[in-house]
Amino acid sequence: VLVRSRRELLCRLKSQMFGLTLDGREPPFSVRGWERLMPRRSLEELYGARLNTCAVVASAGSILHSGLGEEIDGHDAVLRFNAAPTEGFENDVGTKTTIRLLNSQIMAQPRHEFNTSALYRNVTLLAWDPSPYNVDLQRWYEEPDSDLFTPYVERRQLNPSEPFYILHPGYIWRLWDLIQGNTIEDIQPNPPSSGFIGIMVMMGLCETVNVYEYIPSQRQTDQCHYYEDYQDNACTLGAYHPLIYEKVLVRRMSRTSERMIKVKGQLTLQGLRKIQC
Ligand code: NCC
Repeated sequence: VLVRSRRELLCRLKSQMFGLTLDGREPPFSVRGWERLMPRRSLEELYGARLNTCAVVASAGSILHSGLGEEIDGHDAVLRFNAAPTEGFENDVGTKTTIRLLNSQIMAQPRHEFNTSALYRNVTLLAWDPSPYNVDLQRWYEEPDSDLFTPYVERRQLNPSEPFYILHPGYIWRLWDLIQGNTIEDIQPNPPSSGFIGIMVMMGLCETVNVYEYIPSQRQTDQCHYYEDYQDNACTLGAYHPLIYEKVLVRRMSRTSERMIKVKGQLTLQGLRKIQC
């Protein structure tokens, strides 16, 4: 069953698109009143069927000098990752941010100034934390990889109208299973990167998803992020996250030509809503 067609892959993914975010109805969250703490509308309800085109902007250094900013801003929604800024990089990455996908380090590490930085305001926030594979919510709640729960509760209480969600670890590991189930090698038992998670979430919300600089273009560089000087080629092909395998799988889900990827740095994916399985 390893070799699946593009359609089969998309249908398999579609079958995994339930329970994306915590709804507070499972213990230990239910016991602690999280049902009232969580946003009243789910992420899917928030956007409904309104999003036609969406852009996902990977944070790779290779997006520098791409001039893709205006095109990215032309989408109905733009997803960015972690602390990736737009200020100072508008020409290459655009200015619009609709959703910001955060790993729990952003919320837990003081240097990110999660509570005060403008990066995390006036956008939909979607946070996640690498739980152990056998999702035990009680254990995860007691011992998250980085403490996202304390800042989450504080922020929800201060700002109850802000659309702020936590991805369900079960969803993260279903995505990992999809990668492993379509890869011959045994991949590392670490969760997929924020990049992969964000692309999959947007495929669930949008008709068409354009992904920028996730599969590296001919601008590929060792510069890890477009917004920092730090050099490390593992950022692109992976160390902790099964990045290379995620990227191969995303490539297989799309019909984009090699030339488009290489020259422009863009890969197009069909949203899952209209796919008949
Ligand atoms: O680097 P990061 O990711 O924030 O990048 C977001 C996503 O963009 C894609 N990417 C990035 C750089 C690159 N050269 N090529 C790429 O394809 C990846 O898909 C990546 O997921 C993360 O996944 O959350 C990650 O976060 C950082 C870090 O925690 C945050 O930037 C906050 O500082 C991790 N780095 C470390 O822990 C040191 C990184 O491993 C993964």
